[in-house]
Amino acid sequence: MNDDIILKFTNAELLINDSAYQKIEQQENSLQFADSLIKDVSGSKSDLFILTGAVVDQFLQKNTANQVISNYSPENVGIIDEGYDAIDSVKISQNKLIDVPFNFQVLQDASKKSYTNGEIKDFTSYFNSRFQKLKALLLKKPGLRDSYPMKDVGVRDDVVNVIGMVNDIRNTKNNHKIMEIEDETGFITVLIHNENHSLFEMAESIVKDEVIGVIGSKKGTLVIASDIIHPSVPRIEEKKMDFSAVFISDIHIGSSTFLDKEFQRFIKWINGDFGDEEQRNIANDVRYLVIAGDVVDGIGIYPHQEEELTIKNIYEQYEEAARFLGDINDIKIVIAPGNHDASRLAEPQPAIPEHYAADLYKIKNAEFVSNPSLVSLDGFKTLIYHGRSFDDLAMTINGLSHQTSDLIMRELIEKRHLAPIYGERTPLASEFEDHLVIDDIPDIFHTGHVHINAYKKHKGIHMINSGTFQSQTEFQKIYNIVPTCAEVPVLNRGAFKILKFT
Ligand code: D5M
Ligand code: FE
Ligand code: ZN
Repeated sequence: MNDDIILKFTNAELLINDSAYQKIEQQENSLQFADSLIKDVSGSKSDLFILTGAVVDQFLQKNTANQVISNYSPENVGIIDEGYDAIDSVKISQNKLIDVPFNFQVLQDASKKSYTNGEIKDFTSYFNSRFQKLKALLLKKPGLRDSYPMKDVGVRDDVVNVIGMVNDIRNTKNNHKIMEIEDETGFITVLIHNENHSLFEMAESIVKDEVIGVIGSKKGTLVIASDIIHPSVPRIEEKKMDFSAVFISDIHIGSSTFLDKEFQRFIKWINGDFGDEEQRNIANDVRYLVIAGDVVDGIGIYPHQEEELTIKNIYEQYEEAARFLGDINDIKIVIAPGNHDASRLAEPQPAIPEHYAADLYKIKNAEFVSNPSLVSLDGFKTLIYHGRSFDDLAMTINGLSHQTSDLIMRELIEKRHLAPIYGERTPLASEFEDHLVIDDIPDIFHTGHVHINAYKKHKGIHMINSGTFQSQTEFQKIYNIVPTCAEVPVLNRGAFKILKFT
């Protein structure tokens, strides 16, 4: 991604989707083009928030016709504004826990935080916030209590012990690793020798812009690493769960590949009207349904998307979503946006705006949160993140792929950051605070985006990827992404189960 283009739009407090970005990047003088486009859009009376490919097309048309640049018409804007494991034989009461009031709390949500004023220095604030938060976590690690500022590395004779953000990491000709890290006072170059097998292997998963501790010794201008420390998490004590929670994502309502029948079956099941006795018993226990983004397919998300849409209007897509979800009885529904929803694209994404999803907002038990967000479900801290950064991690780290999002989730927990790599596919907003740092350790980490189910328990944390209700798309065929469709993860009184609706 061309950071400069993104930066220009971020500074103008405008967010662009992939389709707009691609169109802008294709222009001969893309930066100058971006400036003119920003000027045009900013001069209009509309409250445009996310700039789509359709707006770029319209601007191009106007310019080609050599007309006086005037306000664009908002009508042409797509998105504006803002296998079961053994079923345990717990005897379950036939009476849903409906009399017990929900103990639901939003612990962290970026929706209502004030956003940046768009000056470049905000990126400095953003990275500084990331560094300070992660440094505070690293300082608690026994090996890093004696860490010192990088500017002192040159003048001290003792062991190097520093905390820094990774500027760059690459392999040398001799297949060692060279890494440059920096803190507020300076930077150092670190060598990770390939004969230090365990350290070298661990360093394979280090990425740009994450924050780590390095212990080592000086050799000339280099520091030879003997240990690298991630912020990580301690093993958490598992709580007793006396209810069930259901996790879904990537429903993609409005797409021709949305699995309508399967989703209807799922809704019937969650209401206790579908499945065998065991499945109905599980449904009877469900108090929460968490949706980790891509509720609808959206409009103008990728080139020629309209050819794959059965509902070509964003409002109608959310109306259809409300028809499905509105049928759910007595369950708290927690909804976070994904990259296909009508929120801004840059993360943290504020909750889906009521303006686009009026009927969803009418659902009594629905709660709308940002991506990412941290909520408490009857005391179970649940970190919800759609998972856009998985694309970057799958591309960057050897051995990680969309098929193994459990391994990606483990990396993110160890790095204590949901989107460590800046400037690739995951647009990050230049906030004053980095809301993507995992400040609090969750009991449940729920993600989506890759459309492939995954589950693993890591240090007591349930890590869940909830698959999809969309069959394989043309895009996924090209990239050989085989989705797991209509397979729904459930935490049933603490036990992980998958219910299939195919
Ligand atoms: O993502 C659907 C699937 O497509 C998911 O497996 C991620 C993958 N995907 C989406 N965008 C990209 C990019 N830019 N690179 C690589 N893989 C990608 P969805 O968000 O539902 O469109
Ligand atoms: Fe999706
Ligand atoms: Zn997605």
